[in-house]
Amino acid sequence: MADLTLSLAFPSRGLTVLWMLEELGEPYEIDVLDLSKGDHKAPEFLKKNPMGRVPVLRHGERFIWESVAICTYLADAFPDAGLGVPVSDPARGEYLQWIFFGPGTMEPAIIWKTTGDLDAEYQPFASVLDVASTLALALKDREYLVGDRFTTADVIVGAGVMWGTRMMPALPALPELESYWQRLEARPGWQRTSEIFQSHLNG
Ligand SMILES: N[C@@H](CCC(=O)N[C@@H](CS)C(=O)NCC(=O)O)C(=O)O
Repeated sequence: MADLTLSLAFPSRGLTVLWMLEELGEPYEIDVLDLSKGDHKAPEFLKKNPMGRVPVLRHGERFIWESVAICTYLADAFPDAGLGVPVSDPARGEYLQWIFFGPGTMEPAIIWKTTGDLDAEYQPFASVLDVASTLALALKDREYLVGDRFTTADVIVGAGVMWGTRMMPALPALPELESYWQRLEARPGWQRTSEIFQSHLNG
């Protein structure tokens, strides 16, 4: 058995972690849950994640949940893959900023735009326009979010761009976001992820 097992459902946020694992290049296995059958509420699964949600990663004997925490953890646990930014690197703060931007700012903005009340007097989340234009500015003269290389921040924010412009289209598809996603989706790691995703959706 591989040291890493990803429990996920198709479709789900597990896709982001699947992509991270494909970029990481470490051996892993997947354990596919059927949410319609309540696999994620079974007592055995609740021992792995008491929230009863996917994804969950097993690394050795430990279980980690929250997709973005899992990706950040993997980058730190396997530094040779070069997907993280070390604590001692001055760019670490910027790296964490974009990592937290994904679930903390971008995802709520997309979900709020899709399902929420935009006329609320008090705006609990940033607008999708602010999210998209801030990203466009950051990507204006560079290929990736941090420095000049692909990092976990691109997995997290890139997956958010993909969700927010394709699967749950709420983000303004600004040219900078489109070309960013085109660069990311051309990566062999995403291509393999997409094949796995499609094969499970069709199968
Ligand atoms: N913030 C969590 C969210 C986990 C989550 O809500 N996952 C959804 C699938 S994307 C789920 O398990 N839903 C279970 C359900 O619908 O009952 C993460 O990023 O891992």
